Amino acid sequence: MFQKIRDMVDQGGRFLVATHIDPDGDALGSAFALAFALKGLGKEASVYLRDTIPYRYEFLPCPEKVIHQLSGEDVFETVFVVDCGDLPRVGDSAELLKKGYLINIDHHTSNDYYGQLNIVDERASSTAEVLYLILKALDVKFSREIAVNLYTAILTDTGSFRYDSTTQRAFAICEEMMVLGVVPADVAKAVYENHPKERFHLLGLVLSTIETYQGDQIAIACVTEEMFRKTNTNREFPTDLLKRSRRCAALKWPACSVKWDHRSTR
Ligand SMILES: [Mn+2]
Repeated sequence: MFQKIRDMVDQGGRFLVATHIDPDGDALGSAFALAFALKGLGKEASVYLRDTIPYRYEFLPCPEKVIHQLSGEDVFETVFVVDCGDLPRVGDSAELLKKGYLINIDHHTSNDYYGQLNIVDERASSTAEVLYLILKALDVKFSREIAVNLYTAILTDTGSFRYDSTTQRAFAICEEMMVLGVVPADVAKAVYENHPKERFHLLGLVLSTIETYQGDQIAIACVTEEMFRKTNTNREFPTDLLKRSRRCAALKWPACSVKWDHRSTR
């Protein structure tokens, strides 16, 4: 399977790396690491990211070419899609991506194998862990840029190594990334301790709406557009509100839902 990727990378010159909307650390870290790796192999690589980079990930080394909107004239022979369980989750340009040879790299159990080539490892802690093995197979020289991106992706997708998904290999890769120059305290500070005050105002409003059900096994909190307006925030802010609620010992069910304006739940 890695041989096929090798062939595609050897033969191709121009690549696109895409990831999902509302990007998290694994989505961004994996996409950026792959783009840097392709560039290191002498290839041209752009990243397609529909959304802006959330403030907590602005410290990530970012490839030169990040495109937020694709046009019909953009032609990419080979398109890598990372950390994305289904293609529509990349956003509006899903149809355009299909023009290229799609390589799907992921770890979600829900992945629907939309690529021509699918490298999906459900046991991996993160897409970054799967990608690490691919980059090794491609003989990529791991730069500091790649290391910071992979480390951050694994750190965030394992909930700082707290989730069941945390693997031995996740630790091994992170150790290797540290040898390459990653400073864990710096990454943790940037990701987890760098919030603007608006985030706390939003948090106050959201936490005040928590209600629990089924003997406190399920908790639901609400986020509304009005809360965003009131606190001068947006969708990028509440993603870790879910994780905060997870800390409540009474909750046996880890899924604490946040309702988005009654339209979608995540
Ligand atoms: Mn992931």
